[in-house]
Amino acid sequence: MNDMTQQAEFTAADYKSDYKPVWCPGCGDYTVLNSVTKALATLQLPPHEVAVISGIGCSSRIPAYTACYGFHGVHGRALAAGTGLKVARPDLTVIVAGGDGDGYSIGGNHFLHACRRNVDLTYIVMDNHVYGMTKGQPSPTTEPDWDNKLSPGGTRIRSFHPMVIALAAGANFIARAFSGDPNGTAATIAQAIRHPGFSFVEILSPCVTFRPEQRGWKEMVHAAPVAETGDAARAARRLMSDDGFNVGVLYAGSRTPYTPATAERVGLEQLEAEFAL
Ligand SMILES: Cc1ncc(C[n+]2csc(CCOP(=O)(O)OP(=O)(O)O)c2C)c(N)n1
Ligand code: SF4
Repeated sequence: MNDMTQQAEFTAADYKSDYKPVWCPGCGDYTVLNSVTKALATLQLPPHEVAVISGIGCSSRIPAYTACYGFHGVHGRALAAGTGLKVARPDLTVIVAGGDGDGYSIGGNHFLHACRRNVDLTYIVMDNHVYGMTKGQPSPTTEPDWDNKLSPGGTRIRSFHPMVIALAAGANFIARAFSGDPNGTAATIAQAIRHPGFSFVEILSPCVTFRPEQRGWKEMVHAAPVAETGDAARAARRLMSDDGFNVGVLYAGSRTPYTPATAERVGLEQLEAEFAL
């Protein structure tokens, strides 16, 4: 039997756990979960060789819904945990996932430095421009004029632009996807996982409960007008005219990923001996 006739070993279902997601009906995160599992099946990565790491938020529940190794950590610290894991276990495929509150507010500093460090992992942000889990507070990506009970008249604060920040800080792969396009999102996630270094995928994922108007995103998203580039200056120019709704790969760079200087691992016994009082 040649390779073409062999059946794929893993299907998307093999990456799903038995836990039923508790997201609200219609939440974009359901299709992001499907896209992640589809991407893993495309890459035929054994589930026990993948780790999904998150912080706190509705979106950050995602590790529990996969059959991979998982870590549901503390709010805003997912990238710290994921970076440490990848440096200690370079053999694992590490996917860090969460929301815009988790990643750009409390975790904003970690986001900057994860881009700069360029450790070989994939960071997926399910961006709904709101804190869903804590009932609808504005996040860094919330539009300044979003009028709601918690911020009447809007925050009037300029929105954070994750892709601009990622490019400036040194991320090696930058893309935007839309949860309403599960196949396109899966293909982008698979490309991000394959790409060496720190890969960032910003996924527009509606919160239908606190931002019901985001159901209209499906009419607003469109393919990016220009092809992906490995030239950071070109990518920066493209971002100048970004309307926030074009999807596709913006930048695929060629920076060498970070690896620890010493290949040899220090064992626990040696560490304990060094720190003994
Ligand atoms: C240290 C800390 N501060 C605040 C919180 C409360 N908190 C939990 S989730 C969350 C925001 C969630 O928003 P986001 O990350 O955008 O995820 P979503 O729920 O929208 O998917 C906040 C502020 C917390 N759990 N821990
Ligand atoms: S509150 Fe919003 S983000 Fe959270 S599960 Fe419901 S729809 Fe999704």
